[in-house]
Amino acid sequence: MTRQGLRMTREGFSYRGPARGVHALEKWITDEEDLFLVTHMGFLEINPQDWYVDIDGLVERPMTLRLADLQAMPQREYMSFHECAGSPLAPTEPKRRVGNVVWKGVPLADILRLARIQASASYLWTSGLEWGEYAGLRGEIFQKDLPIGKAMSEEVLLALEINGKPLNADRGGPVRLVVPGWYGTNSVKWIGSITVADARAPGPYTTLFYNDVTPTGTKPVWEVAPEAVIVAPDPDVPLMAGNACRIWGWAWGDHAIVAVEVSVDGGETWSEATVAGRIDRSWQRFEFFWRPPVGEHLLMCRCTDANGETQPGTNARNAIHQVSVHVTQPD
Ligand SMILES: Nc1nc2c(c(=O)[nH]1)N[C@H]1C(S)=C(S)[C@@H](COP(=O)(O)O)O[C@H]1N2
Ligand SMILES: [Mo]
Repeated sequence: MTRQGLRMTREGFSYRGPARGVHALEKWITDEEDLFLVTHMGFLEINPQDWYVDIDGLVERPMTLRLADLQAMPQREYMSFHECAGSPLAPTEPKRRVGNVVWKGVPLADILRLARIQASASYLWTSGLEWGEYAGLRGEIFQKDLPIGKAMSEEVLLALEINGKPLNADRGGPVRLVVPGWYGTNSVKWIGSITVADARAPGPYTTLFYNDVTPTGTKPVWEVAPEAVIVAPDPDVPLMAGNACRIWGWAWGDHAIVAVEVSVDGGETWSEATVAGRIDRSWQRFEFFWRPPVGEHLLMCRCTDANGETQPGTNARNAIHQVSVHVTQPD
């Protein structure tokens, strides 16, 4: 069946984000205009009346759900950081495209319980409805996958809203998948089908792209590794020597962050910052007070999660963030 009511509004890869980068992220909940926006093949616009998602594959009861069906089901809200893994063509380059938002939608687990997954199933394939070209590949769909265990966890939603407002077209509306705790690439926008299967999805977005090469083999880009950014001070704002300076920012990861350290000397020495707790999978605020001496200083932050995992210095998407600041003598 060909789908009605679909229109590509822009073609090709696109990234949009705040001009000041992470220094714009001053609010606990990121306003949509400060939240990065990413697409590989372009932006799709879907007539909400025409939208539906097929649930098929290894299920007892294949089904098709329309927008009104989801709207009639119980919904939940979930607060989560939302982070892009960066370019799949440069997977070790930190991009720090991140925000913290509140999603609202129908738990995917509720839908899967209705469809009744067969015992032989192990993965869910989730596909977007857009088409186009990315990295020289044409005619491929944006298809991702997740193990059944994650798909059944309470935080995974077919989302209809972000921060209390319906998802707009560029955000993946009327309905997108959100996989809190996992990199943004897994949160399929403009979702059109969910196929239950007994193997990983075969397309380029789960094979060629979004697999990290590790010493023990390739690892899907799923769980978000611990990461922290300094929001303030902003490198463009000169600091005065002797004034107390609050170094603060956000730390996040699939697992809760239990410690953040700050360095004011380019990583030679580290001091413990205070770290707030988290709600659902929100990011967590840290802060550290410093009396800066005159000169150039390289500030850094690094965090550790509940599993004891910390951040690499370089050469990783979650490499330690640094900000260089200029401190002058007050006159
Ligand atoms: N259908 C579809 N979903 C997609 C993508 C895409 O290209 N097509 N890009 C993914 C990537 S890489 C990211 S980081 C997030 C971005 O979501 P956002 O634009 O709401 O920030 O969407 C993901 N979902
Ligand atoms: Mo991304």
